[in-house]
Amino acid sequence: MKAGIVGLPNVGKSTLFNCLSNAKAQSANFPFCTIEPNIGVVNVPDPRLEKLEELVVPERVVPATVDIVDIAGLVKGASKGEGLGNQFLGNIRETDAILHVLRCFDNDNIVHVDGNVDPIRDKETIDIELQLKDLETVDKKLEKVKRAARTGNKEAQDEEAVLVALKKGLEAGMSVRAIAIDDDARATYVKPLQFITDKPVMYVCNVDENSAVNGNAYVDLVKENVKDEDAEVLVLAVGIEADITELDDYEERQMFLADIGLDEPGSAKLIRSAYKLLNQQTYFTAGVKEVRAWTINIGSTAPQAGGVIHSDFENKFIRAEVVSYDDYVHYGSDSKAREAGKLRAEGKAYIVQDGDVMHFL
Ligand SMILES: Nc1nc2c(ncn2[C@@H]2O[C@H](COP(=O)(O)OP(=O)(O)OP(=O)(O)O)[C@@H](O)[C@H]2O)c(=O)[nH]1
Ligand SMILES: [Mg+2]
Repeated sequence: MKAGIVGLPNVGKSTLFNCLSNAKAQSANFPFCTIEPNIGVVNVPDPRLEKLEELVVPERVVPATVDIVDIAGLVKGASKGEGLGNQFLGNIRETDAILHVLRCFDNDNIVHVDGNVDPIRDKETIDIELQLKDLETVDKKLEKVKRAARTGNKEAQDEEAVLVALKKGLEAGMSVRAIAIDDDARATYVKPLQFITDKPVMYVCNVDENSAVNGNAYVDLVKENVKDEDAEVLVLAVGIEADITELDDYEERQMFLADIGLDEPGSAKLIRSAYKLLNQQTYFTAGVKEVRAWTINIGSTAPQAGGVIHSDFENKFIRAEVVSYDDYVHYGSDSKAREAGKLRAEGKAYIVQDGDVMHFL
C-alpha cells in the first residue's frame, strides 16, 4: 500500500517528500523538476513503541512503515498528454491514496506555473485532470457494456446504469468518490476500474513558517472549499520543516520546531494521517529479541494479521494470545496481564484491534 504526493509543479511536493523520507529527492525552483517518481519507505512515528521498549527492553525495535511516492507535477491538459501527463497519471493510478499538496505560501521568488497563488484554482486544475482521465476509463468501459446491455443481459444493464451515473457525475466536475452509488454496485462495478478520483485523499496546505500553527487565509479558503468532502486538511510549513529535518541533532531540531510553535514536526502528523488514509493499523509483538509494530488493514482477522509475519501463522493458525495495549502498559508484561486475566485467547474470527499486543500459537 502506498500514498502518492500529487499537485501542480513547483508547489513543494519533493520538498515534502524529503521531510518524510531519508531517500532524498531532487527539489528545485523550476517546474517539472521531478520526472521519475521517488519512492520512500517511511517509519510511522508511534509513541506506543517507545513505551513498549521501556517495559520490555528488547534487543531491537522495529517501527511500522508506510510507502510514500513523490510524483511529478501535473498541469492543465495532463489528461491529454500535456507535460508528460499520461505517464504521471499512470504513476498516480498505481498508488492507493492521494496526498494533494496545495501551495498556500506567498513568495515571489518561487515560480507558480499559473502565475499567482490560488489554491482553490490549483485544486480544481488537478481535480479536473484526474476526473478527465477517469472519464476516459468510463467511456471505454461503457462502450463495451452497452453492447452487452442491448442484447438484454440484465447484469450488463445494471452495470450500464452505474457507468452512466459515473459519467454524468464526472462531467459535472465530481470525483468518483463523491458520486452517489450504493455500496454493492460500488464494490461490483466501480472498484475494479481503479478510478484515480476514487482513491482516498487528504489535502496538505504548504504554508510559510509563520502560519505553521494556525494556518492563513489561503488555508481557510481550502477548508471552506472541501468542507463537504470528508477529507482531512493538514497545515504544514514544508520549506522550514525540510530545513529542520536536515539538522542532525535531536535537541536542535526540537528547538527550531518550538521556534515555529510546534512540539512535533507536522510531517509526523502527516505520516500518521497517510497511514490511516490507507486504511492501515498497527498491532505489536513484544519479545526480548524484538519489539515490533506490524501493519495490517483495518478489519483484519487474527490469522490475516499473523500472515503478515509468516504465512504459516495464517495457514496453520490455531489461536492467538492478545492483550490490549492499555492493559499491557497497565500491568507491565504478558505474564502480569495473564495473572490479572487480561490475556485473552482469540480464535480465527477475531478482528484485530489497533494496538493489540499479540502472540501467535
Ligand atoms: N518559501 C518556500 N519555498 C518552498 C516551500 N516548499 C518548497 N519550496 C521551494 O519551491 C521550489 C519547488 O519545490 P519542489 O519541492 O521541488 O516542488 P515540486 O512540487 O516537487 O515540483 P515538481 O517536481 O517540479 O513538480 C523549491 O525551490 C523549494 O525550495 C515552502 O514551504 N516555502
Ligand atoms: Mg518534485
